[in-house]
Amino acid sequence: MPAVWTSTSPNLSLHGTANLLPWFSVLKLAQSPVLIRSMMSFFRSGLLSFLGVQTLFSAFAVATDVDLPTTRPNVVIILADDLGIGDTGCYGATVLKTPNIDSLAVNGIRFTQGYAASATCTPSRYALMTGVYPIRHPQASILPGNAPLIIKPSQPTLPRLFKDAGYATFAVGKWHLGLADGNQDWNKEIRPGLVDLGFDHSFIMAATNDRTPTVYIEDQRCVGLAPNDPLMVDYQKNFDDEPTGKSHPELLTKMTANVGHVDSIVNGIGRIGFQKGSKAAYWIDEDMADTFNAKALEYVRRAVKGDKPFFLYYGLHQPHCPRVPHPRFVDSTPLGPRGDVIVEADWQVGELLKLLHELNVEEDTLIIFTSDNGMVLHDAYIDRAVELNTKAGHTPSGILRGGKYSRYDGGMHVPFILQWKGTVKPGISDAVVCQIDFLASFARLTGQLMPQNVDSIDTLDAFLGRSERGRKELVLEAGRQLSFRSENWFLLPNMKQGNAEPRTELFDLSVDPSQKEDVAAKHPEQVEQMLKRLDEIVR
Ligand SMILES: [Ca+2]
Repeated sequence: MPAVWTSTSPNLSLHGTANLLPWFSVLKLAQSPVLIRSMMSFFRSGLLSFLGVQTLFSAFAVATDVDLPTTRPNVVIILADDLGIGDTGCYGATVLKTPNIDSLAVNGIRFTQGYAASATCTPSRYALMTGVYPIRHPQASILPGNAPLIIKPSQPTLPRLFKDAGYATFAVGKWHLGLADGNQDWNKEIRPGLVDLGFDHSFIMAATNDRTPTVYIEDQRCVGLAPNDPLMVDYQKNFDDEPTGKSHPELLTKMTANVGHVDSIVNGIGRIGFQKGSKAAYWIDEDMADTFNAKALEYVRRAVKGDKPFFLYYGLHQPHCPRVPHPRFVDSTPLGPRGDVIVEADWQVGELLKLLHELNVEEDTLIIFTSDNGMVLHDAYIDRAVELNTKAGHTPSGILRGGKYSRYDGGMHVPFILQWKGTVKPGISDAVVCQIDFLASFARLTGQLMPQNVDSIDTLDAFLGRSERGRKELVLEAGRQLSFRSENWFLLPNMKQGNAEPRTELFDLSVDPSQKEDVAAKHPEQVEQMLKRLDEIVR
Protein backbone atom coordinates (compact mmCIF):
# COMPACT_ATOMS: atom_id res chain seq x y z
CA MET A 1 0.00 0.00 0.00
CA PRO A 2 1.48 3.41 -0.87
CA ALA A 3 2.88 5.35 2.09
CA VAL A 4 0.50 8.22 1.52
CA TRP A 5 -2.41 6.06 2.61
CA THR A 6 -0.79 4.31 5.52
CA SER A 7 0.44 7.62 6.87
CA THR A 8 -3.07 9.04 7.01
CA SER A 9 -4.79 5.74 7.59
CA PRO A 10 -8.30 6.44 8.85
CA ASN A 11 -8.05 2.93 10.30
CA LEU A 12 -6.43 4.66 13.20
CA SER A 13 -9.50 6.78 13.80
CA LEU A 14 -12.89 5.35 13.07
CA HIS A 15 -14.49 8.70 13.81
CA GLY A 16 -13.41 9.54 10.32
CA THR A 17 -12.83 13.24 10.83
CA ALA A 18 -9.26 12.69 9.69
CA ASN A 19 -10.35 11.15 6.41
CA LEU A 20 -9.75 14.30 4.41
CA LEU A 21 -6.17 14.44 3.21
CA PRO A 22 -5.04 17.98 4.15
CA TRP A 23 -2.64 20.05 2.09
CA PHE A 24 0.13 19.87 4.63
CA SER A 25 -0.08 16.08 4.58
CA VAL A 26 0.15 16.07 0.82
CA LEU A 27 3.25 18.26 0.95
CA LYS A 28 4.82 16.28 3.75
CA LEU A 29 4.03 12.99 2.10
CA ALA A 30 5.31 14.19 -1.24
CA GLN A 31 8.62 12.92 0.09
CA SER A 32 7.24 9.46 -0.55
CA PRO A 33 8.95 7.95 -3.61
CA VAL A 34 5.66 6.34 -4.61
CA LEU A 35 3.84 9.64 -4.54
CA ILE A 36 6.64 11.47 -6.31
CA ARG A 37 6.59 8.92 -9.11
CA SER A 38 2.83 9.19 -9.34
CA MET A 39 2.93 12.99 -9.34
CA MET A 40 5.58 13.06 -12.06
CA SER A 41 3.52 10.71 -14.13
CA PHE A 42 0.47 12.87 -13.58
CA PHE A 43 2.26 16.10 -14.52
CA ARG A 44 3.69 14.46 -17.62
CA SER A 45 0.21 13.42 -18.66
CA GLY A 46 -0.45 17.00 -19.74
CA LEU A 47 -3.82 17.02 -18.07
CA LEU A 48 -2.84 19.59 -15.51
CA SER A 49 -3.53 22.59 -17.68
CA PHE A 50 -7.15 21.50 -18.04
CA LEU A 51 -7.77 21.10 -14.34
CA GLY A 52 -8.84 23.57 -11.68
CA VAL A 53 -7.36 23.70 -8.19
CA GLN A 54 -9.98 21.46 -6.66
CA THR A 55 -9.49 18.82 -9.33
CA LEU A 56 -5.76 19.03 -8.74
CA PHE A 57 -6.44 18.46 -5.06
CA SER A 58 -8.54 15.39 -5.85
CA ALA A 59 -6.01 14.24 -8.35
CA PHE A 60 -3.40 13.87 -5.64
CA ALA A 61 -5.53 11.18 -4.11
CA VAL A 62 -6.01 9.48 -7.45
CA ALA A 63 -2.36 9.93 -8.33
CA THR A 64 -1.36 7.59 -5.50
CA ASP A 65 -2.84 4.69 -7.41
CA VAL A 66 -0.54 2.85 -9.70
CA ASP A 67 -2.76 0.99 -12.13
CA LEU A 68 -6.31 2.31 -11.93
CA PRO A 69 -7.86 2.74 -15.36
CA THR A 70 -8.30 6.29 -16.50
CA THR A 71 -11.98 5.83 -17.23
CA ARG A 72 -14.51 5.62 -14.43
CA PRO A 73 -16.43 2.35 -14.33
CA ASN A 74 -20.17 2.02 -14.10
CA VAL A 75 -20.97 0.82 -10.59
CA VAL A 76 -23.79 -1.57 -9.73
CA ILE A 77 -24.54 -2.50 -6.13
CA ILE A 78 -26.96 -5.40 -5.79
CA LEU A 79 -28.16 -5.66 -2.21
CA ALA A 80 -30.15 -8.76 -1.30
CA ASP A 81 -32.49 -8.63 1.69
CA ASP A 82 -31.81 -11.15 4.51
CA LEU A 83 -29.64 -13.44 2.37
CA GLY A 84 -27.26 -15.52 4.48
CA ILE A 85 -23.65 -16.29 3.68
CA GLY A 86 -24.59 -19.96 3.15
CA ASP A 87 -27.40 -19.19 0.73
CA THR A 88 -25.33 -19.12 -2.46
CA GLY A 89 -23.44 -21.85 -4.23
CA CYS A 90 -20.17 -19.93 -4.25
CA TYR A 91 -20.23 -19.85 -0.45
CA GLY A 92 -20.99 -23.55 -0.16
CA ALA A 93 -24.73 -24.06 -0.72
CA THR A 94 -25.45 -27.33 -2.50
CA VAL A 95 -29.21 -27.69 -2.24
CA LEU A 96 -29.71 -24.19 -3.57
CA LYS A 97 -28.39 -23.39 -7.05
CA THR A 98 -27.36 -19.79 -7.73
CA PRO A 99 -25.37 -19.96 -10.98
CA ASN A 100 -25.57 -16.27 -11.78
CA ILE A 101 -24.41 -15.04 -8.38
CA ASP A 102 -21.74 -17.75 -8.48
CA SER A 103 -20.54 -16.44 -11.86
CA LEU A 104 -19.74 -13.10 -10.20
CA ALA A 105 -17.49 -15.01 -7.80
CA VAL A 106 -15.83 -16.93 -10.63
CA ASN A 107 -15.11 -13.73 -12.53
CA GLY A 108 -14.47 -11.52 -9.51
CA ILE A 109 -13.40 -11.53 -5.89
CA ARG A 110 -15.31 -13.49 -3.29
CA PHE A 111 -14.75 -12.01 0.15
CA THR A 112 -14.79 -14.47 3.02
CA GLN A 113 -14.96 -11.66 5.62
CA GLY A 114 -17.53 -9.28 4.14
CA TYR A 115 -19.89 -7.34 6.40
CA ALA A 116 -23.05 -5.32 6.50
CA ALA A 117 -22.87 -2.79 9.33
CA SER A 118 -25.98 -4.06 11.09
CA ALA A 119 -28.09 -7.18 11.54
CA THR A 120 -31.28 -5.46 10.34
CA CYS A 121 -32.40 -3.55 7.24
CA THR A 122 -32.67 0.14 8.06
CA PRO A 123 -29.48 0.61 10.08
CA SER A 124 -27.52 -1.52 7.62
CA ARG A 125 -28.72 0.51 4.64
CA TYR A 126 -28.12 3.76 6.51
CA ALA A 127 -24.45 2.80 6.89
CA LEU A 128 -24.15 1.76 3.25
CA MET A 129 -25.70 4.98 1.95
CA THR A 130 -24.05 7.48 4.32
CA GLY A 131 -20.84 5.86 5.55
CA VAL A 132 -21.90 6.58 9.13
CA TYR A 133 -22.35 4.02 11.89
CA PRO A 134 -26.10 3.66 12.46
CA ILE A 135 -25.64 3.81 16.23
CA ARG A 136 -24.94 7.53 15.76
CA HIS A 137 -28.48 8.11 14.44
CA PRO A 138 -31.32 7.75 16.97
CA GLN A 139 -33.85 6.76 14.28
CA ALA A 140 -31.68 4.20 12.47
CA SER A 141 -33.81 1.23 13.56
CA ILE A 142 -36.32 -0.87 11.59
CA LEU A 143 -38.69 1.82 10.30
CA PRO A 144 -42.43 1.76 9.64
CA GLY A 145 -43.49 2.44 6.05
CA ASN A 146 -44.58 6.00 6.80
CA ALA A 147 -41.40 7.04 8.65
CA PRO A 148 -39.62 10.24 7.66
CA LEU A 149 -36.43 10.08 5.62
CA ILE A 150 -33.62 9.57 8.14
CA ILE A 151 -30.84 10.79 5.83
CA LYS A 152 -30.40 14.55 5.61
CA PRO A 153 -30.11 15.85 2.04
CA SER A 154 -27.02 17.75 3.25
CA GLN A 155 -25.25 14.52 4.30
CA PRO A 156 -22.64 12.87 2.10
CA THR A 157 -24.30 9.91 0.39
CA LEU A 158 -23.21 7.30 -2.09
CA PRO A 159 -25.54 8.54 -4.86
CA ARG A 160 -24.48 12.15 -4.25
CA LEU A 161 -20.85 11.09 -4.51
CA PHE A 162 -21.43 9.43 -7.88
CA LYS A 163 -23.58 12.30 -9.12
CA ASP A 164 -20.86 14.79 -8.19
CA ALA A 165 -18.40 12.58 -10.07
CA GLY A 166 -20.50 12.96 -13.22
CA TYR A 167 -22.47 9.73 -13.05
CA ALA A 168 -26.10 9.08 -13.95
CA THR A 169 -27.61 7.63 -10.77
CA PHE A 170 -30.51 5.19 -10.33
CA ALA A 171 -32.16 3.28 -7.50
CA VAL A 172 -34.45 0.29 -7.93
CA GLY A 173 -36.13 -1.94 -5.37
CA LYS A 174 -36.24 -1.88 -1.62
CA TRP A 175 -35.56 1.43 0.14
CA HIS A 176 -36.51 1.36 3.85
CA LEU A 177 -34.75 4.53 4.92
CA GLY A 178 -37.92 6.60 5.32
CA LEU A 179 -39.39 9.18 2.97
CA ALA A 180 -40.45 12.82 3.29
CA ASP A 181 -41.22 14.28 6.71
CA GLY A 182 -43.40 11.62 8.29
CA ASN A 183 -46.68 13.35 7.43
CA GLN A 184 -46.72 12.41 3.79
CA ASP A 185 -49.82 12.75 1.65
CA TRP A 186 -49.05 9.77 -0.58
CA ASN A 187 -51.05 11.29 -3.44
CA LYS A 188 -48.63 14.18 -3.78
CA GLU A 189 -44.95 14.50 -4.54
CA ILE A 190 -42.84 12.75 -1.88
CA ARG A 191 -40.09 15.14 -0.77
CA PRO A 192 -37.48 15.00 0.48
CA GLY A 193 -36.97 11.79 -1.43
CA LEU A 194 -34.28 9.93 -3.27
CA VAL A 195 -33.74 12.76 -5.75
CA ASP A 196 -32.69 14.94 -2.81
CA LEU A 197 -29.98 12.42 -1.89
CA GLY A 198 -28.46 12.30 -5.36
CA PHE A 199 -30.51 9.73 -7.30
CA ASP A 200 -31.53 11.08 -10.72
CA HIS A 201 -34.25 8.44 -10.99
CA SER A 202 -35.74 5.84 -8.71
CA PHE A 203 -38.33 3.09 -8.72
CA ILE A 204 -38.76 1.71 -5.21
CA MET A 205 -40.95 0.34 -2.49
CA ALA A 206 -41.02 2.64 0.50
CA ALA A 207 -40.09 0.13 3.17
CA THR A 208 -40.44 -3.67 3.00
CA ASN A 209 -42.67 -6.13 1.21
CA ASP A 210 -44.52 -6.81 4.48
CA ARG A 211 -45.32 -3.16 5.19
CA THR A 212 -47.71 -0.57 3.82
CA PRO A 213 -47.79 1.37 1.55
CA THR A 214 -47.81 -1.56 -0.88
CA VAL A 215 -47.34 0.53 -4.00
CA TYR A 216 -44.35 1.29 -6.19
CA ILE A 217 -42.91 4.80 -6.05
CA GLU A 218 -41.28 6.22 -9.15
CA ASP A 219 -39.40 9.50 -9.04
CA GLN A 220 -41.10 10.74 -5.87
CA ARG A 221 -44.64 9.74 -6.87
CA CYS A 222 -46.70 6.64 -6.11
CA VAL A 223 -47.42 4.73 -9.31
CA GLY A 224 -50.97 4.17 -10.56
CA LEU A 225 -53.01 6.03 -7.93
CA ALA A 226 -56.65 6.85 -8.69
CA PRO A 227 -57.21 10.62 -8.36
CA ASN A 228 -60.72 10.11 -6.96
CA ASP A 229 -59.70 7.39 -4.51
CA PRO A 230 -56.69 8.69 -2.58
CA LEU A 231 -54.19 6.36 -0.95
CA MET A 232 -54.07 6.73 2.81
CA VAL A 233 -51.59 5.06 5.17
CA ASP A 234 -51.66 4.84 8.95
CA TYR A 235 -49.59 2.77 11.38
CA GLN A 236 -51.75 3.53 14.43
CA LYS A 237 -55.33 2.87 13.45
CA ASN A 238 -57.34 1.23 10.72
CA PHE A 239 -59.59 3.05 8.29
CA ASP A 240 -63.35 2.50 8.65
CA ASP A 241 -64.68 -0.75 7.21
CA GLU A 242 -61.31 -1.89 5.86
CA PRO A 243 -60.81 -5.61 6.46
CA THR A 244 -57.71 -6.64 8.39
CA GLY A 245 -55.98 -9.94 8.98
CA LYS A 246 -57.42 -9.85 12.47
CA SER A 247 -61.04 -9.07 11.57
CA HIS A 248 -61.15 -11.15 8.37
CA PRO A 249 -58.65 -14.04 8.66
CA GLU A 250 -60.60 -15.84 5.94
CA LEU A 251 -59.19 -13.29 3.47
CA LEU A 252 -55.59 -14.39 4.19
CA THR A 253 -55.72 -16.81 1.29
CA LYS A 254 -52.03 -16.96 0.35
CA MET A 255 -50.07 -16.80 3.56
CA THR A 256 -50.66 -16.43 7.27
CA ALA A 257 -48.35 -15.30 10.03
CA ASN A 258 -48.09 -16.35 13.64
CA VAL A 259 -46.58 -13.04 14.76
CA GLY A 260 -48.27 -9.75 13.83
CA HIS A 261 -48.79 -8.99 10.15
CA VAL A 262 -52.54 -8.77 10.72
CA ASP A 263 -53.21 -5.22 9.59
CA SER A 264 -54.26 -4.45 5.99
CA ILE A 265 -54.65 -7.40 3.62
CA VAL A 266 -53.05 -7.15 0.18
CA ASN A 267 -52.97 -9.97 -2.36
CA GLY A 268 -54.28 -12.43 0.23
CA ILE A 269 -51.43 -11.60 2.66
CA GLY A 270 -51.60 -9.61 5.89
CA ARG A 271 -49.18 -6.69 6.27
CA ILE A 272 -47.84 -4.39 8.96
CA GLY A 273 -49.64 -1.04 8.76
CA PHE A 274 -53.06 0.07 7.57
CA GLN A 275 -53.91 1.54 4.20
CA LYS A 276 -56.92 2.46 2.12
CA GLY A 277 -57.66 3.68 -1.38
CA SER A 278 -56.31 3.25 -4.92
CA LYS A 279 -56.36 -0.53 -4.59
CA ALA A 280 -55.58 -1.05 -8.28
CA ALA A 281 -52.14 0.41 -7.56
CA TYR A 282 -51.22 -2.23 -4.95
CA TRP A 283 -48.37 -4.46 -6.01
CA ILE A 284 -48.79 -8.13 -6.74
CA ASP A 285 -46.00 -9.92 -4.90
CA GLU A 286 -45.59 -12.57 -7.60
CA ASP A 287 -44.78 -9.85 -10.17
CA MET A 288 -42.37 -7.84 -8.03
CA ALA A 289 -39.16 -9.45 -9.34
CA ASP A 290 -40.22 -8.89 -12.95
CA THR A 291 -41.30 -5.34 -12.21
CA PHE A 292 -38.07 -4.32 -10.50
CA ASN A 293 -35.94 -6.10 -13.07
CA ALA A 294 -37.69 -4.46 -16.02
CA LYS A 295 -36.98 -1.08 -14.49
CA ALA A 296 -33.36 -1.88 -13.61
CA LEU A 297 -32.70 -3.07 -17.16
CA GLU A 298 -34.47 -0.03 -18.60
CA TYR A 299 -32.22 2.26 -16.53
CA VAL A 300 -29.09 0.43 -17.68
CA ARG A 301 -30.12 0.62 -21.35
CA ARG A 302 -30.90 4.31 -20.98
CA ALA A 303 -27.63 5.02 -19.20
CA VAL A 304 -25.47 3.17 -21.71
CA LYS A 305 -27.00 5.24 -24.51
CA GLY A 306 -25.95 8.39 -22.67
CA ASP A 307 -22.51 9.86 -22.31
CA LYS A 308 -22.08 9.37 -18.56
CA PRO A 309 -21.04 6.36 -16.50
CA PHE A 310 -23.87 5.14 -14.29
CA PHE A 311 -24.42 4.08 -10.70
CA LEU A 312 -27.24 1.60 -10.09
CA TYR A 313 -28.32 0.71 -6.57
CA TYR A 314 -30.47 -2.39 -6.86
CA GLY A 315 -32.22 -3.42 -3.62
CA LEU A 316 -33.56 -6.92 -4.18
CA HIS A 317 -36.65 -7.71 -2.10
CA GLN A 318 -35.72 -11.38 -1.61
CA PRO A 319 -35.58 -13.45 0.51
CA HIS A 320 -37.32 -11.08 2.94
CA CYS A 321 -40.82 -12.17 3.92
CA PRO A 322 -43.47 -12.60 2.67
CA ARG A 323 -41.69 -14.88 0.21
CA VAL A 324 -43.92 -15.07 -2.83
CA PRO A 325 -42.11 -16.10 -6.02
CA HIS A 326 -43.50 -15.79 -9.51
CA PRO A 327 -45.23 -19.08 -10.47
CA ARG A 328 -42.35 -19.99 -12.80
CA PHE A 329 -40.04 -20.28 -9.76
CA VAL A 330 -42.46 -22.12 -7.45
CA ASP A 331 -41.04 -25.49 -6.37
CA SER A 332 -37.73 -24.78 -8.10
CA THR A 333 -36.03 -25.88 -4.85
CA PRO A 334 -36.85 -28.34 -2.08
CA LEU A 335 -36.69 -25.45 0.37
CA GLY A 336 -40.16 -23.99 -0.18
CA PRO A 337 -40.82 -20.30 -0.80
CA ARG A 338 -37.57 -19.09 0.79
CA GLY A 339 -35.44 -21.19 -1.54
CA ASP A 340 -37.62 -20.41 -4.54
CA VAL A 341 -37.32 -16.64 -4.13
CA ILE A 342 -33.54 -16.93 -3.85
CA VAL A 343 -33.52 -18.72 -7.21
CA GLU A 344 -35.76 -15.92 -8.50
CA ALA A 345 -33.28 -13.31 -7.21
CA ASP A 346 -30.45 -15.20 -8.89
CA TRP A 347 -32.42 -15.02 -12.14
CA GLN A 348 -32.64 -11.23 -11.73
CA VAL A 349 -28.87 -11.05 -11.32
CA GLY A 350 -28.48 -13.20 -14.43
CA GLU A 351 -30.72 -10.96 -16.55
CA LEU A 352 -28.72 -7.92 -15.52
CA LEU A 353 -25.40 -9.64 -16.32
CA LYS A 354 -26.78 -10.77 -19.67
CA LEU A 355 -27.74 -7.21 -20.56
CA LEU A 356 -24.33 -5.81 -19.57
CA HIS A 357 -22.77 -8.43 -21.83
CA GLU A 358 -25.11 -7.64 -24.71
CA LEU A 359 -24.37 -3.95 -24.38
CA ASN A 360 -20.66 -4.73 -24.34
CA VAL A 361 -20.08 -2.86 -21.08
CA GLU A 362 -19.06 -5.77 -18.83
CA GLU A 363 -15.48 -4.54 -18.61
CA ASP A 364 -16.67 -1.00 -17.92
CA THR A 365 -18.84 -2.10 -15.01
CA LEU A 366 -17.89 -2.81 -11.42
CA ILE A 367 -20.55 -5.01 -9.81
CA ILE A 368 -20.95 -5.73 -6.12
CA PHE A 369 -23.32 -8.37 -4.82
CA THR A 370 -24.01 -8.48 -1.08
CA SER A 371 -26.79 -8.67 1.51
CA ASP A 372 -28.11 -6.13 4.01
CA ASN A 373 -27.92 -8.55 6.95
CA GLY A 374 -27.69 -12.21 7.80
CA MET A 375 -30.28 -14.87 7.15
CA VAL A 376 -33.55 -15.53 8.90
CA LEU A 377 -35.71 -18.61 8.36
CA HIS A 378 -38.94 -18.09 10.26
CA ASP A 379 -39.80 -14.40 10.20
CA ALA A 380 -43.49 -14.23 11.19
CA TYR A 381 -45.06 -15.68 8.03
CA ILE A 382 -45.68 -19.41 8.01
CA ASP A 383 -43.88 -20.76 4.94
CA ARG A 384 -42.26 -23.92 6.39
CA ALA A 385 -38.76 -22.46 5.99
CA VAL A 386 -37.36 -24.03 9.17
CA GLU A 387 -38.84 -27.43 8.47
CA LEU A 388 -37.82 -27.62 4.81
CA ASN A 389 -34.31 -26.26 5.36
CA THR A 390 -33.70 -28.74 8.14
CA LYS A 391 -35.03 -31.59 6.04
CA ALA A 392 -32.85 -30.67 3.04
CA GLY A 393 -29.77 -29.95 5.16
CA HIS A 394 -29.44 -26.36 3.97
CA THR A 395 -27.50 -24.04 6.32
CA PRO A 396 -28.17 -20.42 5.32
CA SER A 397 -25.66 -19.02 7.85
CA GLY A 398 -22.97 -21.50 6.79
CA ILE A 399 -20.72 -22.14 9.76
CA LEU A 400 -21.51 -18.80 11.39
CA ARG A 401 -23.37 -18.34 14.64
CA GLY A 402 -26.55 -16.27 14.55
CA GLY A 403 -28.46 -14.54 11.77
CA LYS A 404 -30.70 -11.52 11.25
CA TYR A 405 -31.36 -9.59 14.50
CA SER A 406 -28.34 -11.26 16.15
CA ARG A 407 -25.15 -9.66 17.51
CA TYR A 408 -23.19 -12.79 16.77
CA ASP A 409 -21.18 -12.85 13.57
CA GLY A 410 -23.93 -14.40 11.41
CA GLY A 411 -26.04 -11.27 11.95
CA MET A 412 -23.85 -9.10 9.73
CA HIS A 413 -21.26 -11.36 8.09
CA VAL A 414 -22.76 -11.73 4.62
CA PRO A 415 -22.07 -12.78 1.04
CA PHE A 416 -19.86 -10.16 -0.56
CA ILE A 417 -18.61 -10.39 -4.14
CA LEU A 418 -17.03 -7.81 -6.45
CA GLN A 419 -16.61 -8.28 -10.19
CA TRP A 420 -14.85 -5.86 -12.53
CA LYS A 421 -13.90 -7.88 -15.54
CA GLY A 422 -10.62 -6.95 -17.17
CA THR A 423 -9.44 -4.88 -14.21
CA VAL A 424 -9.91 -6.90 -11.03
CA LYS A 425 -8.21 -10.26 -10.95
CA PRO A 426 -10.56 -13.06 -9.87
CA GLY A 427 -9.83 -14.70 -6.54
CA ILE A 428 -10.78 -15.11 -2.92
CA SER A 429 -9.96 -12.48 -0.32
CA ASP A 430 -9.88 -12.79 3.47
CA ALA A 431 -9.68 -9.03 3.95
CA VAL A 432 -12.31 -7.66 6.36
CA VAL A 433 -14.51 -5.42 4.21
CA CYS A 434 -17.77 -3.64 5.01
CA GLN A 435 -20.49 -1.86 3.06
CA ILE A 436 -19.96 1.25 5.20
CA ASP A 437 -16.68 1.77 3.32
CA PHE A 438 -18.19 2.08 -0.15
CA LEU A 439 -18.46 5.84 0.37
CA ALA A 440 -14.79 6.59 1.06
CA SER A 441 -13.51 3.88 -1.28
CA PHE A 442 -15.59 5.05 -4.24
CA ALA A 443 -14.62 8.64 -3.42
CA ARG A 444 -11.05 7.60 -4.12
CA LEU A 445 -11.94 5.52 -7.15
CA THR A 446 -13.78 8.41 -8.78
CA GLY A 447 -11.25 11.05 -7.74
CA GLN A 448 -13.52 12.83 -5.26
CA LEU A 449 -12.52 14.48 -2.01
CA MET A 450 -12.82 12.19 0.98
CA PRO A 451 -16.15 12.80 2.75
CA GLN A 452 -15.84 14.39 6.18
CA ASN A 453 -17.37 13.40 9.50
CA VAL A 454 -18.10 9.85 8.47
CA ASP A 455 -16.99 6.44 9.72
CA SER A 456 -16.40 5.20 6.18
CA ILE A 457 -12.74 4.59 5.42
CA ASP A 458 -10.93 3.97 2.18
CA THR A 459 -10.50 0.22 1.70
CA LEU A 460 -10.44 0.44 -2.10
CA ASP A 461 -7.26 -1.63 -2.34
CA ALA A 462 -8.96 -4.46 -0.47
CA PHE A 463 -12.14 -4.16 -2.57
CA LEU A 464 -10.09 -4.37 -5.77
CA GLY A 465 -8.03 -7.31 -4.51
CA ARG A 466 -4.81 -5.30 -4.33
CA SER A 467 -4.45 -5.72 -0.60
CA GLU A 468 -5.37 -8.36 1.93
CA ARG A 469 -5.62 -5.55 4.43
CA GLY A 470 -9.17 -4.36 4.90
CA ARG A 471 -10.57 -2.94 8.10
CA LYS A 472 -8.66 -3.36 11.33
CA GLU A 473 -11.68 -2.44 13.43
CA LEU A 474 -15.39 -2.63 12.73
CA VAL A 475 -18.32 -1.66 14.94
CA LEU A 476 -21.42 -3.76 14.26
CA GLU A 477 -24.98 -3.37 15.49
CA ALA A 478 -28.14 -5.35 16.16
CA GLY A 479 -31.18 -3.69 17.72
CA ARG A 480 -29.08 -0.77 19.04
CA GLN A 481 -26.72 -3.22 20.78
CA LEU A 482 -23.11 -3.31 19.61
CA SER A 483 -20.61 -5.94 18.59
CA PHE A 484 -17.00 -5.06 17.88
CA ARG A 485 -14.57 -6.84 15.61
CA SER A 486 -10.88 -5.96 16.00
CA GLU A 487 -8.59 -8.04 13.79
CA ASN A 488 -9.81 -11.57 14.61
CA TRP A 489 -11.25 -10.72 18.01
CA PHE A 490 -15.04 -10.40 18.22
CA LEU A 491 -16.48 -8.74 21.31
CA LEU A 492 -20.10 -8.65 22.49
CA PRO A 493 -20.43 -6.27 25.44
CA ASN A 494 -23.19 -6.81 27.97
CA MET A 495 -24.80 -9.89 26.50
CA LYS A 496 -28.02 -10.63 28.33
CA GLN A 497 -29.38 -14.13 28.26
CA GLY A 498 -32.48 -15.08 30.22
CA ASN A 499 -32.45 -13.87 33.80
CA ALA A 500 -28.66 -14.07 34.12
CA GLU A 501 -26.56 -10.97 34.77
CA PRO A 502 -25.32 -9.29 31.57
CA ARG A 503 -21.80 -10.35 30.67
CA THR A 504 -19.28 -9.59 27.96
CA GLU A 505 -18.38 -12.33 25.52
CA LEU A 506 -15.21 -12.57 23.47
CA PHE A 507 -14.41 -14.88 20.58
CA ASP A 508 -11.22 -15.54 18.66
CA LEU A 509 -12.38 -15.93 15.06
CA SER A 510 -8.95 -17.13 13.93
CA VAL A 511 -9.52 -20.45 15.69
CA ASP A 512 -13.26 -20.29 16.37
CA PRO A 513 -15.16 -18.80 13.40
CA SER A 514 -18.38 -20.40 14.63
CA GLN A 515 -18.15 -18.58 17.97
CA LYS A 516 -18.56 -21.66 20.09
CA GLU A 517 -16.19 -20.78 22.91
CA ASP A 518 -16.44 -17.55 24.87
CA VAL A 519 -12.86 -16.74 25.87
CA ALA A 520 -13.54 -13.48 27.75
CA ALA A 521 -12.42 -15.01 31.05
CA LYS A 522 -9.17 -16.21 29.49
CA HIS A 523 -8.30 -12.82 27.98
CA PRO A 524 -9.42 -10.09 30.43
CA GLU A 525 -6.84 -7.62 29.12
CA GLN A 526 -8.10 -8.04 25.55
CA VAL A 527 -11.67 -7.47 26.75
CA GLU A 528 -10.69 -4.36 28.66
CA GLN A 529 -8.71 -2.92 25.79
CA MET A 530 -11.52 -3.54 23.29
CA LEU A 531 -14.21 -2.10 25.57
CA LYS A 532 -12.09 1.02 25.97
CA ARG A 533 -11.50 1.29 22.24
CA LEU A 534 -15.17 0.74 21.41
CA ASP A 535 -16.10 3.49 23.82
CA GLU A 536 -13.60 5.83 22.17
CA ILE A 537 -15.08 5.13 18.74
CA VAL A 538 -18.78 5.48 19.48
CA ARG A 539 -18.85 7.94 22.34
CA1 LIG B 1 -32.82 -7.15 5.63
